[in-house]
Amino acid sequence: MTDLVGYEQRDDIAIITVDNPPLNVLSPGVPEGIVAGLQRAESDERIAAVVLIGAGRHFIAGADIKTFTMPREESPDVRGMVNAVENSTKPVIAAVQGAALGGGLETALACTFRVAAPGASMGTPEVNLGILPGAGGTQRLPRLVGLDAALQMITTGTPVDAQRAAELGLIDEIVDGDLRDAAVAYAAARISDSGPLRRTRDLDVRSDAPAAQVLAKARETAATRARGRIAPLRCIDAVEASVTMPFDDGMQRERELFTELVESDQSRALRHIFFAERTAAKIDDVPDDVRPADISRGVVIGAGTMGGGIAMNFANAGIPVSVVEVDQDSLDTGLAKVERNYQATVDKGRLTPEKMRERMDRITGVLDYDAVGDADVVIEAVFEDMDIKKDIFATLDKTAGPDAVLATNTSTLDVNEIAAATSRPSSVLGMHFFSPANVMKLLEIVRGEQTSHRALVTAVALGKKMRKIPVVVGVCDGFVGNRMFHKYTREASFLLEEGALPEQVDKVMTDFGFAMGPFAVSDLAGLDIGYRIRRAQAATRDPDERYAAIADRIVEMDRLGQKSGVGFYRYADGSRTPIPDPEIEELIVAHSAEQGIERRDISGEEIRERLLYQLVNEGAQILDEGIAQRSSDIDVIYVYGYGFPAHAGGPMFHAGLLGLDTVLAGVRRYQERHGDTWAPAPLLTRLAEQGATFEQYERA
Ligand code: T1G
Repeated sequence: MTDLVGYEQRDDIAIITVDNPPLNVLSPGVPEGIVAGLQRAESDERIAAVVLIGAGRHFIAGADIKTFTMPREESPDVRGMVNAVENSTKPVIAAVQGAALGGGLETALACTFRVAAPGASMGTPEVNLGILPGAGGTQRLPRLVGLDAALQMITTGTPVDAQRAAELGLIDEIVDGDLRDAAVAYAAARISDSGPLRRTRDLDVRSDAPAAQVLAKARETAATRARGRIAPLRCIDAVEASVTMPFDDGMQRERELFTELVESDQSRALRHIFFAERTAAKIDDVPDDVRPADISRGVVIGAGTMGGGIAMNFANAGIPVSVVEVDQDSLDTGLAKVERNYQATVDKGRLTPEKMRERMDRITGVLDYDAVGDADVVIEAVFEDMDIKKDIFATLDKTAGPDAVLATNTSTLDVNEIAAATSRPSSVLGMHFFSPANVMKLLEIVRGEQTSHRALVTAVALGKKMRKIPVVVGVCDGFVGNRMFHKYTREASFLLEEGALPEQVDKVMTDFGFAMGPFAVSDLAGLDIGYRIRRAQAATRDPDERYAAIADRIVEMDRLGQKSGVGFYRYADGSRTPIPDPEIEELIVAHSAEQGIERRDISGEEIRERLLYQLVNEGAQILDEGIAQRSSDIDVIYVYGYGFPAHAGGPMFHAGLLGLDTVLAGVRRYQERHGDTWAPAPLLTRLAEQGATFEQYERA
């Protein structure tokens, strides 16, 4: 046996245990260990059946993603192992607890029988990594659960729980109590079964409607959802083979499609984001023994849109929270909005009324700071005004417990200056949520000059508990996300001056895979927010620096975006669909004339390059200044906070695919034409000239 796979015998039952913590993924040594266990059971005539189980909390969470870049001859043979399971001449029972995902589920599919503990979660998340089930899942799952359910699971990657798995026939029984004992008992009961062993590969694929019809519908749905991703459609091609080809030919088809996808840039990008998301929570210079404080009670200052959303995050994480407001009306308005948000989720069937009640009961509205004394963390989320925030932090300094973490949700103001309003700047940091705060997964944790390691790890732990993706960033104007977004939207305005229109620019970026283009996003966020920031910055802006005032003109026409029904676009009553507005085109054309700019046709390629290169160039500057710990953090921020397509990997990863020399050449080309808004970031220049990547820079 290998270190990662155990073998024991109970009477005439062999038990093969995968023990590769924390998730029993199929790392090198695991498939080999399972095969060795099967061979041992096969050759031992005292053995009548085999139980396959995972040690710890999970069955098997999939193939080891880290092995995908290994040379094929060195990477673990998951398919071979799965076929060995199916070819066993003795019944093999999969005993599933926790996660049975990807190659883990495929291993279970090849078993003769499957039993599961109530909390099991079974799925084929490969599509989220830009691939498809590559160890027989596209051929065996349809044979067990039917064509429609298999397509649903494989094209969405959404797992099913034990109850649903039993309904689908994915498992044979939900067992209570000790899983190992229950599985051995189940195996013992099956030994007496007469007739040939049931093999999944021999089953027919059932379908309530004609297969061609089901496949066509699946393709239609996938095409609308894919937004440029290729894997969901390839998944359908592979599953189609389960109804059009003999099993072994279907397996061959699956292999071809898997190989195409696993070598694709889209899959590399999605795997990059998978690991980047998990690395983002790590803080390089904080020792591992620094433990987060327990968070059992929270306080939010301000019941506005952000404050209400943040309070919901506490309640959703099971943490009681008090929301402080200055007057009853503001408090009532804020809490009513929270209740409406929860009700909307209940109405969509994504939350039970009981759970809603539980969460609302965790939120208490108050009009004073009395609750602050008992809070482990306080998050201030009031209007973006430095004096108001300083007053609040001075009060928190007097009222909060000595160990409390004091956080500000500011998106623009200087966290160090806010911290200086207290006698304990080491307890102060930024927790920058994105709107709507109860929905958006990204959380920028802004580290002040004096923020303590303990406050930092506590904020990261709280972010995780709120099911957010926390990323630690330094203090500067706009932190990481907004600082880069400012350059991105500024360049978008320059493109309008030179000849483009909002709908043209937005289409290029949605075709690239963004959820929305820069002008539709600005309308959603509200044009007045950007306007106020630009007004505040006007005094310090370099008068020689190029400035496009189109957005200011639009705001001064009381066009604030979706909230006023008009912005860069027009919106029909109650609709969020942007409608191009001739009035805006007129304004833009007139503005160009005023500026003496001769409008020209601008290609989609130029639009995409200029917007992406501005992100990369500013990202490189941010990395060089140490405001971001690593380039993959910037990618996570853009994918989870700004709708950057995950299948492009984020701006920094995407630049790596393009080649930093190509990006630098583009930046220099635009600098020649447009001046110093295109000054190349020194780090970009250095790395491009060295032929290096951002990852290599970090590893150096
Ligand atoms: N391979 C390698 N490392 C993995 C991994 C995997 N499949 N899954 C997780 N990790 C690492 C992760 O990076 C982290 O490392 C640690 O494990 C804990 O993970 C043939 C080809 C199961 C829901 O897509 O979705 O099978 O940061 O923090 O929050 O068809 O992990 O500690 O160094 O995420 O409890 C299919 C991916 C693979 C599942 C648990 N499987 N994993 O969440 O832990 S493709 C997946 C998850 C495949 C076959 C194909 C989640 C989880 P570190 P974690 P968690």
